[in-house]
Amino acid sequence: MELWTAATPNGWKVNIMVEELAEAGVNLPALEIRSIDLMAGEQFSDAFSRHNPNQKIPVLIDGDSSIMESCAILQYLGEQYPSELLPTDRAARWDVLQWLYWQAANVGPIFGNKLSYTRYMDDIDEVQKDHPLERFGKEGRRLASVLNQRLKGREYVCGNHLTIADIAIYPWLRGWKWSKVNVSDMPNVLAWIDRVRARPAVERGLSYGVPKEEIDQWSEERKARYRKSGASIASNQNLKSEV
Ligand SMILES: N[C@@H](CCC(=O)N[C@@H](CS)C(=O)NCC(=O)O)C(=O)O
Repeated sequence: MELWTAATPNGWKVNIMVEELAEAGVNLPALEIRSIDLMAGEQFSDAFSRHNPNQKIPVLIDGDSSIMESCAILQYLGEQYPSELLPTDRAARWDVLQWLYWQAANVGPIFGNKLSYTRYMDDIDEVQKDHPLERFGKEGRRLASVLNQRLKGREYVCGNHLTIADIAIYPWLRGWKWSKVNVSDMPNVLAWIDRVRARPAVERGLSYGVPKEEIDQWSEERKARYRKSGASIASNQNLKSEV
């Protein structure tokens, strides 16, 4: 298998999944990680587009199959390599899947947009940012409060063990300070972030392409690089109405 990815929230989901499967004792086939330089536009290359017509990381290549969309990749790996990460019992499985899709349809897009306006959209003036910052900021906090409620009395999103729902949601929530979605008054979310972060597989997943000492606190150099890369991706000049 090959994973074409980058050190971003959507990329981390799959890295963490691979490491959690290994931790669960699953015998995965050899996985080659290919680091995609988003700033250089490698996601738009013909080779990349053949595997993912949507031209975004991550994409998993498994023999003749190419799987795009991080949450679809989590589900694919969960089905291919059964473990507690995606239960087989019907009710438990649908509990996990509904939270997985909740992430894909809500948390990713809202936190992603909030991050973009907060950190990356340098080519529009501040006044133009007011409305999207308020809209995505409020909705981001509302989503975090849904999670805070859900985690009441639960260690993980779907009960007392980690599933692909946690793996999908965690990379966006861990970056709440970076995207400036304030969750400091949401104790269940904060405790869950620490609980997930304490897992050895999560530590390994977050470290793909990032030195150990920068997993939680990026260096100023890395922040500047990501800011530049994010600004170039977020720029209206790069927005395409066709591929
Ligand atoms: N819904 C997609 C989102 C993927 C996505 O937005 N990937 C970003 C990095 S986190 C990307 O490749 N951006 C490059 C671009 O937009 O050109 C998923 O979950 O896989």
